[in-house]
Amino acid sequence: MQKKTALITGVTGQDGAYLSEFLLKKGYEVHGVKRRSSLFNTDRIDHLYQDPHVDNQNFYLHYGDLTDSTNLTRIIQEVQPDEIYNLAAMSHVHVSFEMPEYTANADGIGTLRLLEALRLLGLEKKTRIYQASTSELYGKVQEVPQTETTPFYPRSPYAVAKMYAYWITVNYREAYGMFACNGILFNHESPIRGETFVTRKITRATSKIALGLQEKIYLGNLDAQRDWGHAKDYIRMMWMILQADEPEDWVIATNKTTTVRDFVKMCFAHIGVELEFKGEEEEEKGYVKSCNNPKYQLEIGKEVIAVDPKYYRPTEVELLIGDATKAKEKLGWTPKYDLQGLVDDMMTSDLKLMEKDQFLKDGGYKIMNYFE
Ligand code: NDP
Ligand code: GDR
Repeated sequence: MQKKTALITGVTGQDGAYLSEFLLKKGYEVHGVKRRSSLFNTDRIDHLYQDPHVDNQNFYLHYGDLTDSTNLTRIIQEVQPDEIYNLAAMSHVHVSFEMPEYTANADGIGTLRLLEALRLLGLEKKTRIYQASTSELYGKVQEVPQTETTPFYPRSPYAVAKMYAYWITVNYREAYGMFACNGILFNHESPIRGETFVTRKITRATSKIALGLQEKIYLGNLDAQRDWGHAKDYIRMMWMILQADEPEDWVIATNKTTTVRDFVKMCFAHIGVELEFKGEEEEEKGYVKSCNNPKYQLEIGKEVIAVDPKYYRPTEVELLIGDATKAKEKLGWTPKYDLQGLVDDMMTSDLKLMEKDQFLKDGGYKIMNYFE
């Protein structure tokens, strides 16, 4: 069988890294679009890097940006991909309130640029395209659990931009017969999740607190409820969506929802610590109630969680819970991780990472300051 070629935008991100690894294992030739930055930004894919001077290379990186259509058109022309996975985005909901215009440009119009490039290059019948749509489209609760037919009510500049991307994908499918699909993915996390998303912020900080490297965690809305899955399960579904017989839109979720507060409790439970929460809203705090792990000596009554309203969003998405029945029944998707498995995976990884920091600190290592 002829080797398939995939182009991944957002290859340096959480999903881009897992998807690259997955497709390479399937025998694909994988091309990724990465942004130029003043420091290396390829940590998550460095293990996949191949020396361009050796034979049989099957992983390539191209400089590019979703805000530059000439560059995207040239890359697509060079690569002639069978499949495009559009994962690139300014993906932080809170930051989108600070950068609404850029978010609209990259996350909304960026998708149009890719679709239009395929049409201009005459690839609309050859190349299948996956659009990274999101449960943030549901926003203000209309119905639960959310399915492919639940109405959208976006609550952030990020979600509004993604709503444009969703519909332009549907429109190009209907107008030009393109194999263009939306995966409406609910939150998915992993040990390589960006450090400012709430789950990773919590697993990193819990690990640091366990090792005496940090005192407490400041969080925003502890009542927000999310349907959290593991990124490894979700990227598999991205590929399945493009192998389907017909181009369609799909919800990917676990059908379970958990508050941020309960996620924190699960992370502390992983290190043998039980927490109790007291107080309301901005005054709420989390304290150590018991500590059953001799390795991590946390004082009973120690305050480890506090609320800082600066993490509140101008408009919040309070409750997400998705129903992935269609994906399960029609494509046979079954997730391998549940929430406990996800917490264990993230905590194990972050504890290891922070133990390295602790080792360096104990050894008297100080971070180099170039300006001293
Ligand atoms: P990340 O934030 O980890 O990765 C985003 C990627 O997009 C990075 O590679 C980033 O590059 C790149 N990027 C950002 N802006 C641009 C731009 N203007 N041009 C080119 N590349 C750009 O996100 P995830 O991997 O978590 O998510 C992947 C996609 O799925 C995103 O579109 C996100 O919105 C969407 N999504 C994610 C969900 C989740 O829970 N993870 C759920 C639903 C949808 P750099 O590394 O240089 O910053
Ligand atoms: P989300 O993820 O906005 O759902 O978007 P995030 O982890 O940022 O927030 C989840 C919920 O936790 C609450 N929260 C906090 N969030 C952050 N980041 N930091 C905090 O300190 C904090 N405290 C409480 C938030 O208010 C929110 O309710 C993610 C991204 O990956 C999007 O790109 C993707 O589309 C959606 O998931 C599905």
